Amino acid sequence: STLHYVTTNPGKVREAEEYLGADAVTQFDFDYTEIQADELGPIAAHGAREAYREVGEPVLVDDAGLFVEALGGFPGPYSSYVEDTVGVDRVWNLASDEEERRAYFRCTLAYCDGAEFDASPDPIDRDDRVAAAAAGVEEDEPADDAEPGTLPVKLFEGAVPGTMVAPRGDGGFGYDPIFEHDGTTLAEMDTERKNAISHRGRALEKFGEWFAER
Ligand code: ITT
Ligand code: NA
Repeated sequence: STLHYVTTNPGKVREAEEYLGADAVTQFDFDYTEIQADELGPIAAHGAREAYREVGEPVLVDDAGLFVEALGGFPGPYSSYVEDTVGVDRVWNLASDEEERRAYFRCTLAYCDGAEFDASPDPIDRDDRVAAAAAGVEEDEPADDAEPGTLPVKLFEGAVPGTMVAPRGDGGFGYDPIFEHDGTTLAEMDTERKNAISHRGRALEKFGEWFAER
């Protein structure tokens, strides 16, 4: 059976299909309730439960954000709202006022298929831990979200460090044109190259390894 990739964003689906295979993934265009939280994990876990209740088949929710260090992690969990309201160019304008322009993208994938999981979390990748710590978001590998009385959700996380730059490139989506990694903006990369280094690619890699054994 196919995996329902829960998102309204076709750019995310392209990347997931490139990584997991086009036959493995189907977009489930569902606007789950984004609870107010300052971390991505609880938002994604809540969304995965809601989406699973809706379809009754395996779902993967993808919650991502851009965290600019000098701006205290802004726009972070509010990245979608900020893109829709002020837009990417004005986020760059804010960052350009700062001398320190380091930033991180983070992606949390939340999987739910109604079943219980082995509760032992995979150890977090060292680079991701460093990225998370530098982003000011002190975090171990997110604990599997399994509150009593709720559906179990398995979380996977990826992060990529970079630098805020004036917009370049027309690939990718969202904040890709203003985020540079190793001299190239994510919008200047094709999907395969972005996946090889990106927050989403790292999270998909962890998910893919776990899912293959399941
Ligand atoms: P869904 O919630 O329906 O998945 P969304 O685009 O709102 O779609 P997010 O809330 O996860 O998804 O996205 C937060 C914001 O970050 C949003 O403005 C995205 O465009 C942006 N974003 C997410 N992943 C990104 C990436 O890989 N590159 C650039 N921007 C990204
Ligand atoms: Na969203």
